[in-house]
Formats: sequence, structure tokens, C-alpha cells
Amino acid sequence: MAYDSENIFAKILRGDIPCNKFFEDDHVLAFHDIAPQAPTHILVIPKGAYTSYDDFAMNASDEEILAFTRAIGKIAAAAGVVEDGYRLISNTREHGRQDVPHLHVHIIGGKKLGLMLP
Ligand code: DGP
Repeated sequence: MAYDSENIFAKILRGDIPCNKFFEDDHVLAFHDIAPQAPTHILVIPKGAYTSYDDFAMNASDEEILAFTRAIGKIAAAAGVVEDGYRLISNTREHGRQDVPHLHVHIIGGKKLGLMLP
């Protein structure tokens, strides 16, 4: 799947539309989901143009992958959900119900979540 540079997260990365930012470094941006499903619902995205996790895993540099992986853990800790637990989700393409075609990992927590069924 070719990367669509007009997707909403690309626009957020360019600063064309605002977000409620939680964390940013050279490789990663994290912001609060516009429609939170739990008290904590943060989206973590790489700054590079990757549509999905598999695209990222196969095409990103080791530095980008390390930064993204570390950031997710740091952001979960900073959000205060580590002790009680949380869920990481990365919906992927049509069957995975991905709405925004820029890789994003949802960090969801702050309450005991329901079971995740297909
Ligand atoms: P997914 O279905 O996994 O592609 O999730 C996309 C998420 O992005 C969904 O939970 C809602 C969120 N979202 C969509 N548009 C915006 C936006 O403009 N700002 C923010 N902060 N979140 C958005």
C-alpha cells in the first residue's frame, strides 16, 4: 500500500491540524485520541511515512524502530498505566479495521478493559 501523505496523522505531523500532544522526540509523536475509549487513550506514531506495522518493521531503520519501541514503553509509564496494566493495539488495514493509514499504536488503559473479541 502506497503511503498517502494526505492522511490525518500526516497532517498532524506537518502541523496542518492540531493535536493534544503528550510526547515528542526526533522520531516519535504521541497525542491523545480524539475519541478516547478509556481514561487513558494515547496514539503513538513514528514521524516517518509508514502505513502500518509491517511496513515499518521492514522498511524503517534500526534507529527508528528502537526509538519507537522505547517511546511506547516510556509513554505508558509517563501516562501512569504501567502498574495496573494497559493494552497496546495497532489495527492494520481492512481486516484489522485501520482507519488512518499511518502506523499508530493505541495505548489504552486507566480502567479494567473489556475482553477483546473478534
Ligand atoms: P484506527 O481505527 O486504529 O486507525 O484508529 C484511528 C484513531 O485515530 C481513532 O481512535 C480516532 C483517532 N483519530 C482520528 N482522527 C483524529 C484526529 O484528528 N485527532 C486525533 N487526536 N485522533 C484522531
